[in-house]
Amino acid sequence: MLWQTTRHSVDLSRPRVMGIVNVTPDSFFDGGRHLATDAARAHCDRLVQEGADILDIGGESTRPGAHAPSEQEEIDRVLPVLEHACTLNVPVSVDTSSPALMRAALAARADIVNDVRALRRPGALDAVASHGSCGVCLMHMLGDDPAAMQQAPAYDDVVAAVSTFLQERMHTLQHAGVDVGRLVLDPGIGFGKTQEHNWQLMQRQSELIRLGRPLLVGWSRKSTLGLLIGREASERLAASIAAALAAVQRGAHIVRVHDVAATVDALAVWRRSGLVA
Ligand code: 9MG
Repeated sequence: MLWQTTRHSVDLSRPRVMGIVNVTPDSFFDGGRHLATDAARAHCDRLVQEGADILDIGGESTRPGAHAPSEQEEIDRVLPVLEHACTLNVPVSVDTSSPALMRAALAARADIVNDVRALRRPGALDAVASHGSCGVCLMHMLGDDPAAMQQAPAYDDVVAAVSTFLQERMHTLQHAGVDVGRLVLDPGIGFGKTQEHNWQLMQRQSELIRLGRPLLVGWSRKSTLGLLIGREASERLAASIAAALAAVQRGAHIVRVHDVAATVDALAVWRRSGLVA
């Protein structure tokens, strides 16, 4: 299966690793904006050296309680890093819900828009549809506010709800003229879901694969893993690798991870063992 993006057609016949570059105050900003930009650019270089197939660059923390930056602040954080990433010969994704940042990133030749709100903000669908060839990751989130999404999330059947939501968003985009070959889907692990909901989404991932589009999943260092093993985010490497492999075994095409080198190595061994297609 191929995923059409702005400059690259991504071959998904083997699992791909999307490396996370967070340009948020809790990541690189300790020494001020200039140093933060330099550090984030160096992080992009490092992830590519480690074997990342795709870079995903974002400036809004979606952790519950995190301060939401203004649109201009988000652009100022992300764009200088993204412009550098676009020189590195891998597809570059912009992780944003802001239509203004989507347009600026696409003008700078970004390949993919990764929107945790699945283009539901006014103007977002238009920013992508008017581009003509960028890839899009449509993710499920309960509601559209990360600050509120973990307040007693409830579903009759979480997998059915996520599946229906993704199908509806996919149809809306196609209706707006976005070719289906540009779309990948994402269940949004941890976005308005309890631990049990997240594990249901893993165990019944095949139902999402049946929607017919590539699946991207992000389990890396998330609290569902931490609660299972009783470890802080910085100590969740082994659990993150295991979750990535389990998701790929169940048909996921792209894993979004912090720890690129370890994930690439684990996938190489696992593929060689004959377990993965
Ligand atoms: C930005 N972001 C944080 N977690 C994510 C996930 O699981 N998937 C996608 N697509 N983006 C995410």
